[in-house]
Amino acid sequence: MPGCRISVWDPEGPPSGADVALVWRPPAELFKHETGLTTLFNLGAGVDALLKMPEIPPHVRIVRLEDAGMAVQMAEYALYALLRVSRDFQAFDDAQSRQHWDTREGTRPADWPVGVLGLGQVGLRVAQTLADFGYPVAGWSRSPRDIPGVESFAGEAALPAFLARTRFLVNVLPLTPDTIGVLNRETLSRLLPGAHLVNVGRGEHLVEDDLVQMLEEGEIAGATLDVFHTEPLPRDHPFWHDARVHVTPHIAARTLRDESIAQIAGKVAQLLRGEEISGVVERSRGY
Ligand code: NDP
Ligand code: OXD
Repeated sequence: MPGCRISVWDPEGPPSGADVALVWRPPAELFKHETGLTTLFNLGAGVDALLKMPEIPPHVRIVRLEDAGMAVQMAEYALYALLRVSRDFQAFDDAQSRQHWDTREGTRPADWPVGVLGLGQVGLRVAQTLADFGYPVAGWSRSPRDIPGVESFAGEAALPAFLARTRFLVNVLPLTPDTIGVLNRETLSRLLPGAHLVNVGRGEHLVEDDLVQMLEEGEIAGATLDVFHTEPLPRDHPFWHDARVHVTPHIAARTLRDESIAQIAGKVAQLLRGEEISGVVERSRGY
């Protein structure tokens, strides 16, 4: 990036005078030291942690990563979870441990209607990938979407109907005041029997105690969870100890260094030319 001076922030040193910062969960002191900032590039897609920081002045533009190689990783994650449950791979692993030749009858994609909550940069790729494998796929977003092979449900009023046709639910929503706690007993109990939940959005989307109870009662068949209220997931959390729950440590889609740097460098160049950039967060809607 010729023409740009790049430095690593030193909380002990004098202010750098930077107008652009690249951050992930920055400390509040950054904004007291670096008062010349006009743009923050978040090194991830979700900006919920930044939007909780009153120290970030309202004039500072917050820009999030748009896909940058994360969408395909999320599609892989969702597909892996879906195949694992819909093709009974867990049962075959168990059968192998007993040297049992288990020729159980399989299910068909039609038995596993998929619902994707959030059809943005990441959710769209997830929905399209699962649809390509022949699963009936619907998506839920704020505004209606026209995506070949994916049924669109939009707005709060459409949520019950979306849930009622879904057996495999993938949450890829951003965490906002409107979406916090969206995965709860009331919403999850609307899913088709034998439902499986995948949460790759944020831990606070899920009312964890509701899921624990619904698993116990057999109201939900299983879950694949990548994000949690408390991360790392505490050692005594029931999710660690339930064979129906698959836990991964917030790795569903990692920030890829080269792709992210290329995207951010391109946007800095656009800003220097006085152009508009995409991916600017609308603070009032929370994403
Ligand atoms: P986008 O902003 O591109 O998409 C957000 C989607 O959610 C849009 O379709 C939007 O609807 C929809 N949405 C937002 N609010 C509502 C609402 N109240 N009701 C219905 N739909 C709503 O985000 P990304 O796809 O880039 O990322 C989504 C989230 O995925 C991130 O915020 C982050 O939390 C999570 N994530 C997790 C990762 C992991 O490793 N676990 C990695 C990357 C992301 P509309 O289209 O109408 O605007
Ligand atoms: C993200 C994440 O938001 O990794 O990018 O969770």
